[in-house]
Amino acid sequence: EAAASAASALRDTGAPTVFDRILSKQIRSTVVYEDKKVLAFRDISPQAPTHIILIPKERDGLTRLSKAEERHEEILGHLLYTAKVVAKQEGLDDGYRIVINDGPDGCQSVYHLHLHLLGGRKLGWPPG
Ligand code: DGP
Repeated sequence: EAAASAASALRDTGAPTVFDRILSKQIRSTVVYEDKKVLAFRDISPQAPTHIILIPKERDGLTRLSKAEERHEEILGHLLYTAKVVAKQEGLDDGYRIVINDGPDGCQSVYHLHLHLLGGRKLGWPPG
């Protein structure tokens, strides 16, 4: 059963995700920014000196970017603008990268839409 739930965590089933437990504070995280609509916290497995995850507090069907509908335009814009605010707060004055992984080919593992904010070192391009 543990294996089944671990596997479902890697598919877009619409089931609650680990980010719900972060939002409800059942799982502790290092929150760096919060407002009514968005939570930003440090990634548990950082891929750069600064690696922050930004999520909408209400998933509202946004398990992944490819599920976005017109009603999500405002939250999507707010997430991107907030990434800029957090990057400034983190002192990433030499630049940074925003990533959204979508689905299996995008290596998405948590099906609650999120932005990765990565910075603090010179990042390679193209990504793997
Ligand atoms: P993605 O592969 O794009 O679905 O990224 C999911 C990210 O979420 C991954 O970089 C690791 C992060 N993550 C997963 N579980 C936790 C957790 O419990 N706490 C924190 N802080 N980050 C987590």
